[in-house]
Amino acid sequence: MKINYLLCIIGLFLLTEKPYAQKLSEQIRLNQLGFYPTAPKVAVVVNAQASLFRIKTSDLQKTVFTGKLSTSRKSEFSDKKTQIADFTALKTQGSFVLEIPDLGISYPFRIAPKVHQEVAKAALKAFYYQRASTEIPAKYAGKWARTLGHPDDKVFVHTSAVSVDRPEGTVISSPRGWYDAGDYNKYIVNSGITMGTLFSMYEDFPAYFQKQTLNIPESTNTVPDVLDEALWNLRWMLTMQDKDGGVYHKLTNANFDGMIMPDKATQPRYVVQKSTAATLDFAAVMAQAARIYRQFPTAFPSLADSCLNASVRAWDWAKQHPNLAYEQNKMNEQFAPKVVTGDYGDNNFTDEFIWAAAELYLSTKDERYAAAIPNAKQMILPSWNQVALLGYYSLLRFENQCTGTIKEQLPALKQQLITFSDELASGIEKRSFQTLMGKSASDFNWGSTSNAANQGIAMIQVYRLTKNKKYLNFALSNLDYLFGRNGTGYSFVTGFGSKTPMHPHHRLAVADGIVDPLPGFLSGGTNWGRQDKCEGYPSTVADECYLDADCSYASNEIAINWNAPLAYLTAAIEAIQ
Ligand code: 9MR
Repeated sequence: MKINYLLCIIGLFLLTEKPYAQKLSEQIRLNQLGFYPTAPKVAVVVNAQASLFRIKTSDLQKTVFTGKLSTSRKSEFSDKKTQIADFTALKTQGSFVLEIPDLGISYPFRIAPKVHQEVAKAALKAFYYQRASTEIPAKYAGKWARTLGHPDDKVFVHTSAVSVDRPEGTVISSPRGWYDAGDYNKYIVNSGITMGTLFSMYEDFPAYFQKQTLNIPESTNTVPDVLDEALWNLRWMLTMQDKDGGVYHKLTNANFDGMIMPDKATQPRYVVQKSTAATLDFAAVMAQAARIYRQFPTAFPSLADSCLNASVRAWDWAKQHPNLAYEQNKMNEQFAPKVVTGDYGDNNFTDEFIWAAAELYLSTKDERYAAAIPNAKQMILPSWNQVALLGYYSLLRFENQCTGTIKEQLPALKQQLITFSDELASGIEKRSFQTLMGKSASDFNWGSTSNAANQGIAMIQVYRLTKNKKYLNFALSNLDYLFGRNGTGYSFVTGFGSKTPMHPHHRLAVADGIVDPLPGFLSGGTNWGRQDKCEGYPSTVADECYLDADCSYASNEIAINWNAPLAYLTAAIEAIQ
């Protein structure tokens, strides 16, 4: 498809009388996948002084729409100037390009129903590719097939994690789970928000997932594939609970592996110190899992009870250890071997308590959990260390099941969520890319694409509560951001779009020797921090700091907590359309 398109452009370049008019222009930024017929359609032109644009069929034979570009506006972060091309009025289905006379044409895009259906599937299939402790056969993975690595059936209890029941030298079995990201370690905190997001997606749109198939080994059973996939990680998480109820912070090597395939990565694996954050995130996930898998008693006769039991025990442990942070440097001063992999350290557990209490309340209706949910003070966009909103989303989702003090809190909570979303969107029409993303430079931190997706989810939540379409359109603006309407011109999902990450910091993708990266992965994206100090960043501007090189773990890694909101946003938009 990409090659055909290039050939077509080269052909036209050679044949046409005015070759300049048909050359590809990377200054035109738009969703490279496309637009729904009746939804908004916006492209952004960077640093051009043009007045007209045309939408042409992708064979360039026919002009189907002519429009005027907006006056130019200055970027919030640099001297960059942008103009808006709005072609919402065009509802014709087909494959098109946007042309600006004397500048060139955009990458091709479609106007069609279901334009994000395939990427919504791929965003979930990506989790299958991240499975640890299993072979990935060609039947499900095509050219990305691989042999088993990280069996994780002999995992050492790290000296930081020994307990009465598990003294020094204890070996446990902790297989399955998903590799966290570009690295091969498995972290409970990050699994927490990832699972919570996927479960919420399922609870918000169950009918959509009844129909979706991902071609994974469990696709032939009666359970929705998304739940089969999540189970791979859930079963691993269950093994991470110590007998006293506390949960190990992570299962990890002492040092990151090199860029090698899983079967070649044979360093010893450890479970390390238990932490309050990991234990509460675990409690939340297990409580939510209990009510979801309980709906499939034939397939999973006792899973729900095991999850709920694990959740309650984790909660009780956290109440007894309400302030146990995972501080890797301190841990390394005391315990050996030193562990230098990702830390996901957090020292404020208010939000984890809220999330766990909310999920436990909904799954048990036990008032003791309701009592642990204070009136919401402020709303903070979800990220691995900010999870309160996951709990609030759940409470509002099951508004009808709430009673007592929780029920009384809901009207205010709902209003706060609406205000939060309105604030994210305020001024959007004036922003250089007209997306939710970009209100402030702080949007472009490590994993910024997940901010875009999580902002989109907040809009979907409010859309569900209010049925006001403007929130759906705000969510779409960030979907467009992810697929190309942004300061870099990249569609940030591997394999989806014309200009996509080809060199993600992803061990599986780097080491497999295959040119195409594994598909459906969301790159972390623009990050002004550039902590990797890689050479070759094309820009230091907040919304342009992105480097498609595998060296760039700060701007071009992939991670499960970024793919989950991508999966949510794309599926939600598809389900609602
Ligand atoms: O996503 C995490 C980001 O918020 C932090 O700033 C960063 C540095 O601590 O770590 C990121 O998480 C990484 C984790 O520690 C290890 N696996 C890869 C994750 C994504 O880069």
